[in-house]
Amino acid sequence: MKHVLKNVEKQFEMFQILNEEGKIVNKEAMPDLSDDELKELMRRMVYTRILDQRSIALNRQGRLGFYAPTAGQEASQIASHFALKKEDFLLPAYRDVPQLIWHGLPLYQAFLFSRGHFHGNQMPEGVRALSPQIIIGAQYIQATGIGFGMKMRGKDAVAITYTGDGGTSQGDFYEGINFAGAYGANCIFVVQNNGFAISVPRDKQTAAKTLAQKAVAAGIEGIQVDGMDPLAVYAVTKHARERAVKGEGPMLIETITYRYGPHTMAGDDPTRYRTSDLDTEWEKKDPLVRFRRFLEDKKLWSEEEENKVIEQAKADIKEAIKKADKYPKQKVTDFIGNMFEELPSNLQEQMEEYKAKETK
Ligand SMILES: Cc1ncc(C[n+]2csc(CCOP(=O)(O)OP(=O)(O)O)c2C)c(N)n1
Ligand SMILES: [Mg+2]
Repeated sequence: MKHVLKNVEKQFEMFQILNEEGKIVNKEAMPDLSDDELKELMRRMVYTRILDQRSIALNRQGRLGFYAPTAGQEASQIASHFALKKEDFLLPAYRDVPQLIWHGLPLYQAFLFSRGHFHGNQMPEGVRALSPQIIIGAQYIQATGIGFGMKMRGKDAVAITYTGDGGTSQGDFYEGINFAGAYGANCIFVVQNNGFAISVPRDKQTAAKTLAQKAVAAGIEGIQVDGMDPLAVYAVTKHARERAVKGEGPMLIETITYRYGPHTMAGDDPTRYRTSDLDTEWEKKDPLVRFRRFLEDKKLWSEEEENKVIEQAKADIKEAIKKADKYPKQKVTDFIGNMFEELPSNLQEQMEEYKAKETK
């Protein structure tokens, strides 16, 4: 009897281009990005870090509702999104609001989403995305459907979806990647492995050595990538996109990353399940620090440049929160009205009742 598991696991070594010191360690894999594009990638990551800091502060002031911190995951989120096109369809999880914003969701709508306002879920015309999924793994099945539709129509586009390490233990995850494999759907499945599903550490979630190897059983390509390395994440996602649109099938990308903050702002205390030593260890791998070093070595980045981005982000956020504050409050009739195109009779009664109350 042959035991093959070890041989499978050996094939999933972490792919890296830029090391922690900001030096290129894998020259052949260096993506073809212009100086302007490299700067734009940095700009987006810095902007996203500020957005995270401000969102946490706004949440503490009671001005935002649901919020899942993103600091630490910028390379996984922003560099993967940077490899996409506008025609690609984005299916984010609750922590993936930054990708949605860079895909075209206005900031004030992201804030309304956080407050549970329905307008936060209404994608503007031309923004191909669903709103963030709260049900763990559900977006994997939806992405498969969309990616399959793209394949059938011969579209030059992909469906990309994100989940966490915990998400890969969910039935929907396996169903999604299996079906996508069977039908060669135009899909990119990203697993952001930040080491924890709320408080449950990665090694208690599954016996699998890597999450990328879960692709093998579905018969699709899988790769594990340094999720703190923007160049590696970009290169891998770009490759996955090119393969998918050529009809070569879906790919599963596991990004090894970390979230510095709590799981969400709803009372999670990470000090109860994480040591500060672990936090320090990961801060040394920070995607912004290493990319800044890389760009500074190339004379492409400076403190002045960074401050400009920070000021811009702060100004945009200030304006967006004002706009969200001014947006008409959500009413019960909005809920009822948004549910069906034609209201069933029992809801018609309720609609009348609430209309009368709301006009008082
Ligand atoms: C189907 C389902 N089960 C449980 C939950 C509760 N829940 C919310 S987040 C979470 C952990 C998810 O961890 P992971 O997939 O690693 O994502 P991360 O939050 O680390 O980005 C759980 C169990 C849920 N939202 N949906
Ligand atoms: Mg996780």
